[in-house]
Amino acid sequence: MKITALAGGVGAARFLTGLVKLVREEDLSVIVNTGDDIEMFGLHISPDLDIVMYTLAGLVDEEKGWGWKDDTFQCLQTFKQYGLETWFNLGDKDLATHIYRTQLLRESFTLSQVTVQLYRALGLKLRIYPMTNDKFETRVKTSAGSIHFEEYFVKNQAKDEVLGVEFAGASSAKASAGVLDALYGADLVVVCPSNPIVSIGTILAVNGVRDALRRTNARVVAVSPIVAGAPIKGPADKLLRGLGSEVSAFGVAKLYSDFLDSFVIDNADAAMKGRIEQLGIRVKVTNTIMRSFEDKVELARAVLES
Ligand code: FO1
Repeated sequence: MKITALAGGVGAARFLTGLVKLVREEDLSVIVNTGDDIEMFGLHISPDLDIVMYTLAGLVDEEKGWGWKDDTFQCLQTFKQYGLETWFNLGDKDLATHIYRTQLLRESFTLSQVTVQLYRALGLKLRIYPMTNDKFETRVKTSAGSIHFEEYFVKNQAKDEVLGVEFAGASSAKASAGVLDALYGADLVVVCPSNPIVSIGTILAVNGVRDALRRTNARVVAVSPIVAGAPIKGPADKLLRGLGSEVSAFGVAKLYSDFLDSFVIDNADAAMKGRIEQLGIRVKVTNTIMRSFEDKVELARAVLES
């Protein structure tokens, strides 16, 4: 069975470690958000691509969910000594990824080609696609102006009031090679439990992706990233509220209702099942909180069976 997943960062990556236990890696393609990508110290950093790659390669810092495990921060300390901004914690091993990626991009490889070089070197057999190779930057509108998502989320610790979200470059951003084929050619498309606005919403904003999800013969299943009115991790509630969406599994189902066949929601939201089914979406109620590895596998199994 060919499976294509849409993924952002930590929640999606954790879910995918469960999914790869149930399917052949060779049958899995993952389309990853690049709206968080950021230039720092002259380097091109792709947070979500790295989170998915490190997590599936067993290299991620499990507790944080990002960055390389057992990493050191000597380089960052020295940057600080030089008076540079060091609010984004880049470890020494992590920096090797950004240096190598930036070197290949300078040699005119596309981000897609760079990504293949990286994850093949780390031994992964699945396919990982950046959603686009074009400029696409998620910016959060605050009372102090529009800032990069990472500045909102990490530097300002999601304290700014969200007046809006904009995807700079979305109007001309083309799906990277293989992305649309991976959506049309799949038997199952899984929308992972990621931020519906700035991790999945960004992928949906890339030209041709939303149409592909509406038209594909694949079954399209999503896992709700909101449980009992709150995200497990990250600022999804602040962003949903800022954009006037209901902060609930129903609110997310509504955002996805033009392409979703079924929706996996947590036991805590069982009472919402009927309301979501009225959107024409099948609903499966199960445990979606991934505390243990078994939870990740069981959630993946629920998605395959939904
Ligand atoms: N998240 C943080 O909250 N603080 C950080 O210092 C931080 C550094 C970082 C470095 C590399 C990387 O790949 C991710 C990093 N993240 C950090 C996570 C990132 O901000 C978000 O998780 C994603 O952008 C959203 O999925």
